[in-house]
Amino acid sequence: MSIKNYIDKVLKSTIQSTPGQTEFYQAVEEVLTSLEPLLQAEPKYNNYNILERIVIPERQILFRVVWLDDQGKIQTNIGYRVQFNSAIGPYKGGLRFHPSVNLGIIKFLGFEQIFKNSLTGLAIGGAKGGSNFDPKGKSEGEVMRFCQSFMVELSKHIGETRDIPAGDIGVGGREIGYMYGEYKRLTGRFEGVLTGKGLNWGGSLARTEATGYGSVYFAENILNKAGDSLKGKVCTVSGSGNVALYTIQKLYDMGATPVTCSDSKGMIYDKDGINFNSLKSIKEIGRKDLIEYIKVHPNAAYIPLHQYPEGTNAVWSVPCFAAFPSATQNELCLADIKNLYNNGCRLVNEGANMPSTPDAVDFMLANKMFYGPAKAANAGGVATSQLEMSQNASMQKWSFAEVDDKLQGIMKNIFELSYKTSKEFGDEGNLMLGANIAGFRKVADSMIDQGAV
Ligand code: NDP
Ligand code: 2IT
Repeated sequence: MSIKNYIDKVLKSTIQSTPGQTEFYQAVEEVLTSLEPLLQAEPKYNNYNILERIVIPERQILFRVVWLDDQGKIQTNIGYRVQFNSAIGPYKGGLRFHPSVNLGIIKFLGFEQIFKNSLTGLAIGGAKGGSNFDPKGKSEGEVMRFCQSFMVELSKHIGETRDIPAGDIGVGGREIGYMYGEYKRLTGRFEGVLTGKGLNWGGSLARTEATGYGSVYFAENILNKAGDSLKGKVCTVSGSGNVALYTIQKLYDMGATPVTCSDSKGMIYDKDGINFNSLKSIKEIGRKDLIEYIKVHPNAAYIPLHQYPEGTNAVWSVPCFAAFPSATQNELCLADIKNLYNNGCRLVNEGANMPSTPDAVDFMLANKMFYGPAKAANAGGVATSQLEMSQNASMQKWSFAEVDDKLQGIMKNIFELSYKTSKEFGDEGNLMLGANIAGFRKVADSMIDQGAV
């Protein structure tokens, strides 16, 4: 059977055996398709049935989460933990709390996490979890009771050398705190079982900033290789959560000007540059809607997202040199990338997981745009989570500069490995190809070493 047919067969059987998981198929198709040149060169992956194995999680846990709301009424949600692959280390990956969460979303994120974690060069396997719980509009007490109930079941499946969850959309320091407290109460153990912990109780300096900072370091590496840099460049950013906020901060450090940000209701365009402190105080501290920004900065424009044509994202209508999608999956489509390109954009660097649709990615590659794919570009968050685990295991605390320095080194290594691998497989500079092959190869070789498991 030709390699193309082999890939096709695995894709088809994945769709047949796991119906209705659209985002998961999207992630699998991208990875498997870009593995074609590797599989041509190395028949061993086919001989050991690696593709068939790697698309099936080692374990997926689905559980009921029951909690009492402020009216004393019983509420139910669904909890998930997908432990995808432990070939190179214990399961590691975030938890997402958002009403859109379903098994297909958690599986796409868990699948991506395998290769992202491999690219960091650290010993961490891939996992993801979460719930369709919506923290928005809930009281502190409700969020706490939900997190505690979620952890009652999750605690049976995790451990500091077994599976180490962290944050993602809707899960930040507050939720990690409530879950950690409950884990400790249930097990009596003070261990690094979650990352993204508070600085007083085992958290690492620079973990909060790490995904956004790492994303900007990655973009800078791409441009440096081409003899350019972010200095003086106008940038657009989507999202206004953890990743977007610290992307914006680091862009200023690099001498660039981030002019947009967005939330699930609308976007801000501030041509003087988004004010970092205002954004942090409105979104991270205040948990308010982004529209509040124009009260403090009346010269900025606010566009409700629904006022923009269906299926496109108003953020990408703003002219820029570099775009940093940092909100959610499939938030940058073909019409968006055409808009960006025609307005002079030459770099798309993915802070979010799978933010660009496949046809948008094809357009970027066909037009030789610089493209920092999510697995590589946003790996700084999970890499710094592993630095938190290292500090916990050795009972040490490193300085901000020490962690940031390691983060910069890791992002540079990921860039160089992805670049070198793209060249090895005949498409120099195609970082999607390079990242997918490099991330896969280490995991697949480890699976072969470990036998039929
Ligand atoms: P947050 O919850 O902190 O922020 C998410 C932001 O995206 C918010 O501004 C939110 O708007 C917006 N958003 C979420 N869902 C949608 C949607 N369906 N439509 C429009 N806007 C939306 O999450 P993070 O910043 O942590 O995560 C952002 C992205 O980065 C995700 O793709 C995540 O998987 C990825 N990522 C996160 C890492 C981390 O360490 N946190 C590491 C690597 C990747 P609103 O405020 O209205 O809810
Ligand atoms: O998508 C991701 O890499 C994360 N949400 C961070 C995972 C982690 O374990 O820090």
